[in-house]
Amino acid sequence: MSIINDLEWRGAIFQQTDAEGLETFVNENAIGLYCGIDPTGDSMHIGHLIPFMFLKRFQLAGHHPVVVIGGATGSIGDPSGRTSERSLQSMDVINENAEKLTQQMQRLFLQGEVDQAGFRIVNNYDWLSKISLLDFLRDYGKHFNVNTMLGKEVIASRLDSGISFTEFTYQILQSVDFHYLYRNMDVQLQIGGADQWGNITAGLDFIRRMEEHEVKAFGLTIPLMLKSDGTKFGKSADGAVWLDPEKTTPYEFYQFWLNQTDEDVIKFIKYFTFLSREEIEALEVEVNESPHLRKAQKTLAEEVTRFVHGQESLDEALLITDALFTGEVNQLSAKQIEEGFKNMPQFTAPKESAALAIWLVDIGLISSRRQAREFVSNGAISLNGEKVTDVDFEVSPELAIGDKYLIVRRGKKNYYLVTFE
Ligand code: 485
Repeated sequence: MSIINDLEWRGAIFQQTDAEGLETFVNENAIGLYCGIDPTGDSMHIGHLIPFMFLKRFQLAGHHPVVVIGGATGSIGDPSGRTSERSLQSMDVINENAEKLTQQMQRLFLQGEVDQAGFRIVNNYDWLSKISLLDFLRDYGKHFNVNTMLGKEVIASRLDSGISFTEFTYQILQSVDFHYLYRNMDVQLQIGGADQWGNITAGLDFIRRMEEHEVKAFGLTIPLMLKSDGTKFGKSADGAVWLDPEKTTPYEFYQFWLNQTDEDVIKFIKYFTFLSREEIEALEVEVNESPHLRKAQKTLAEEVTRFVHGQESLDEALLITDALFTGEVNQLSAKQIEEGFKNMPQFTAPKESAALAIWLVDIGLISSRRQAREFVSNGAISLNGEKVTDVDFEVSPELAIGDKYLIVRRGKKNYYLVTFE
């Protein structure tokens, strides 16, 4: 199956500037293609990941991806997909963010069976910052028709509320990038999310105006990802799902994918894994015939977590998941406990010994002694995975994992993290 057919089958194509032309071109050549990202934040989230997964698919099919980090464009701010003006960020912050995004990209694109030397990552600050104001107006501005620019959806929708000249010019900068890469880095295709259509087509028009010979250049956008229930994709209970393990731990990342519904899981597998069509179709049968096994969700979670965080972090996420499921939490390290219990109820206890039923009330975990005694004697309470039925059992700081944590479980599912301080 050709790469374009594969993308179509995955439901990944929204708009194309020349579908037939691109299909022929891609089937006959190893092409250069790019996707850009502005370093307005210090990490990608899984929404960003989508176009880059498709860039990676091209890479695995033998094409040459280029990632553009928008050190210059990020200092201006893309109005696409936004209803109000952005505030400018300092160059220091942008540079720090650019560094972090570069590292994330390297991880994604240097893994797997790919021609590592064929992958390039560039920062548009390197060429855009060199253009003087007069050159900008004379060499570039002359090729942009203000009426056409105003007609772009992004700009048209802002005319009532207002848009600064700064953001208005953004599409010119992205167009200059496309042309620069076309000329100097053998790039013929730009891809991006659906909101990038205006910028991508502006770039193609610009390339055609600048080049004398026949131009082979294309644009392709990917549909906005929606969940089947209409809620926004990519948000967990506490906000975006980040690629940075400091912002979303690999365990949380794994859990996010594991918790997808049967309605959504196959769509996500098509977007976020490199499994073959046959493998995905087999999983689809599993979802229909034995949904309770959640085979597709487990596969999705494993594949994406491995791709983004590596095998070791996946193993750790699996270990934490398993420990919480079986209750055998005593095998976890303090660090793993921190990952796994980040979102569970937290209590603190003084570094002193006390009888269990009293201790549970003192730290605020259970409200009355009568209730505490009842839970304990009924066998509903376990400490670090061991059931304790003696109400006078002495809880001491020595029980703590890593000198710090005691995990209390009530019943099958209620976990509480107690930190000794
Ligand atoms: O030459 C380019 C310079 C910058 C950009 C693209 C090409 C970045 C682009 N203008 C942009 O703003 N992208 C968004 C970002 O950086 O967060 C998002 C898009 C989304 C998807 C994602 O980047 O909103 O659709 O393309 C990768």
